[in-house]
Amino acid sequence: MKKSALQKARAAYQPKLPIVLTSAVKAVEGRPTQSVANQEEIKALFPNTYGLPELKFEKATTTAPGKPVNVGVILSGGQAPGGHNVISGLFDGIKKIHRDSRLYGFLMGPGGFVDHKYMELTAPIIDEFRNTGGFDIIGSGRTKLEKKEQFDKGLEILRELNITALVIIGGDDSNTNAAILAEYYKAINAGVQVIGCPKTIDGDLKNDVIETSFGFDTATKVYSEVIGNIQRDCNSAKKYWHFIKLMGRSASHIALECALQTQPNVCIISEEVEAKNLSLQDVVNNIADIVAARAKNGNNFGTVLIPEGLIEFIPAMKKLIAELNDLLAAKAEEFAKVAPAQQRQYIIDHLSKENAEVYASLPEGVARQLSLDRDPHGNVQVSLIETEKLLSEMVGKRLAEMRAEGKYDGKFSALHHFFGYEGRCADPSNFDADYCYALGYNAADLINAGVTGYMSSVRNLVKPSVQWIAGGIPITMMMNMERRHGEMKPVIQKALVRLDGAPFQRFASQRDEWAINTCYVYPGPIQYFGPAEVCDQPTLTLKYEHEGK
Ligand code: FBP
Repeated sequence: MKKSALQKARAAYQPKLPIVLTSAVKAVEGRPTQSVANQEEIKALFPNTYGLPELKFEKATTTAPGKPVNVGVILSGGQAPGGHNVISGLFDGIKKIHRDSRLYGFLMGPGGFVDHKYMELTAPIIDEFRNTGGFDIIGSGRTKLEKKEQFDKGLEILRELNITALVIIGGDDSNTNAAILAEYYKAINAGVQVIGCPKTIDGDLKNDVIETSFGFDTATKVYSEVIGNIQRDCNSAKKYWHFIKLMGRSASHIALECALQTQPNVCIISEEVEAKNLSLQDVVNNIADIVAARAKNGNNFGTVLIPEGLIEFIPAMKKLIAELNDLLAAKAEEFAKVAPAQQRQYIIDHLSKENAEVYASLPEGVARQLSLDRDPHGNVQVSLIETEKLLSEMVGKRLAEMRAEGKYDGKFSALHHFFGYEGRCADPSNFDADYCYALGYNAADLINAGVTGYMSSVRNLVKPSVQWIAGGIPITMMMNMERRHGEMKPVIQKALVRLDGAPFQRFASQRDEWAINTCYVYPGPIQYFGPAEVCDQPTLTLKYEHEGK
């Protein structure tokens, strides 16, 4: 296959491992752990894997010769830059344990594990994918791995291939399922270890012990580059307001990081909208006020960053979506028979009065998008809802009212963008290339240590990669009980933007100035070769979180 010049140069990049992982390691046990909440319930659900100690790797002085190990790997959920490096790190790690170790990739996500679709990942295949973006080495999928039958079916192929360890690379839901699988295999004495790796561009799989999920760094740098380019265009022509929606299903970490990097005129943070109990109209009015204030200074241009999940955080919309989810689940068959032109009225007739009013007030397109199919985890597919158009349309209407009241005298011309898929498969930044390789290599050491139900953990990430700390965190430690599909289930707690956290506080202290004055920053493209301050900087989110500790 033809390769670009950069692809060829990147293939030769050797990710920098934490120094501790460059030699043989011993696992040092910390104190027994507890789940973040609902300790008794989680303990009862995970009798074999609850309360395990945190593990930290240290250099070993003596080592026993390693035995060959066969390992399976699954990529689960949305793509995130660096997945190939997790796999190449894992490959190199198990080969270091013993040269006869073998790695098998299950194809197209957890579905490949259940359906026995796999391929052996050999050195020439791995070499093709080192330091590249995407998940195309084995593909990914969103099949939920949660039923005993799936676990038993998967075990058949593990036995056939003599696989004794499975690495699941995924987000909070996939790692929750990794913990359930680890518990099940332990309970039935299957002799299979399960190790998780923290993946998602959304940045919402993090906590006191997992500093960030991989892919967040690269994806936010790609989006920030393009936002910066738009801002430069916008400041040159001075005639458009750009409404830019950014991926990140639920939490606003991506929007916040991009705002810190580019200093737009407006950035909405969903968690703040919810905390302040704002309505959609409140959000619109705030933007319109900023447009009007800038127009007074002759600036009829600007940028607005909108997190993908905004709609679900507006309290009235949240209530509506919850009722819609139940309604569409309960009346799925009946609803499928309703003619498209009648669907809106059908929904209005079946909702409670309060929610029916909110639903009826929505523009046709948004109402329709809210009634579309859910993903396999039961989530509204927020990436399909065109919030950027909804907001600009409503801001336009509000400005017309303000003009009539003599409060606005400017020009408002809006353009729309959605950045999501553009960043999910980008070649990993040096940070993600190193972090992912270390996560995979470290997973091999966890396998060698004989543990199960752990997440690969690499910490101290604001320091140069050689100083990173490696080890393992029991997944049950990150869990609490939450209502899912009407039942209480153990799940990894999702990390939302903390309004008392350092990244949000930094943003909040500067946004009024960014709104009125034009303070754009232009981050430019990701750099792979050059000085460390240009090539190896972590995200500002990570930096400020560390400073705030
Ligand atoms: P994960 O949580 O699986 O990492 O996926 C994240 C994400 O990119 C979200 O930001 C986005 O809402 C969603 O996936 C889009 O899903 P799909 O890839 O199925 O279109």
